[in-house]
Amino acid sequence: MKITVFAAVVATVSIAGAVWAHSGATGVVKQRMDAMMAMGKGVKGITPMMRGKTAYDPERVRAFAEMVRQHSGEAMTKLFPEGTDGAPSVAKPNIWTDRDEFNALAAQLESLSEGLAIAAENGLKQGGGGQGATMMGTQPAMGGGSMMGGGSMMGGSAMSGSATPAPEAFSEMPADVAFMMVSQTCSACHTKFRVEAK
Ligand code: HEC
Ligand SMILES: [Cu+2]
Repeated sequence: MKITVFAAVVATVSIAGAVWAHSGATGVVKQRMDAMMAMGKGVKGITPMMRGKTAYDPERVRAFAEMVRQHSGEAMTKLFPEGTDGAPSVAKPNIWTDRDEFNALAAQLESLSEGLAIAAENGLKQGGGGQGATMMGTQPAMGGGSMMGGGSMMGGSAMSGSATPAPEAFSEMPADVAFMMVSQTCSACHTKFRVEAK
């Protein structure tokens, strides 16, 4: 059991390290970190609701979606001017060599956030049965249970490279499915364009 405790301490220290690195940022690097942090907080904040652990509130989903929308697309890409990698930033230099792909992921996040706002009124899959288990259920179509692995932001990138559904598709889509697509777009970009947090 001592090993478990030790591992937990190490994990805590590395999170603290990331926060410290953030506090050293200035200018456009600080601006994009602040925007990313706001989205990260947003994801954490509504994840329990998306898993059916707290009461579903479409208004909160729409507020989250709108916040993400404001930080995505061009609002995001303009905060990554050339030559702004290097400490304290953990942005990878391939942002500027694979710029089209980076921009496409930022644009995809924007469309998905708009889709999530539409999907908000649909509630959770299977009527929000209240158990996280509902999401593990019988529909592997959206990439299976990757989101349930904890830390959806750090997870795999099952959706990487996939196309964004048309706006009409979201009017039929459960909100948690749309939310999962949003968070997997975060992961897809981080996997490719952000130095792995150790
Ligand atoms: C188009 C690419 C892209 C998308 C999409 C994206 N991110 Fe990021 N994110 C980055 C990059 C690059 C960094 C590293 C920025 C730096 O250190 O300069 C980052 C950093 C972060 C950080 C750490 C910020 C800090 O202070 O160090 C968080 C948290 C984060 N992103 C959350 C999110 C969330 C949540 C989403 C989705 C809602 C998301 N990101 C979508 C590229 C992206
Ligand atoms: Cu930071």
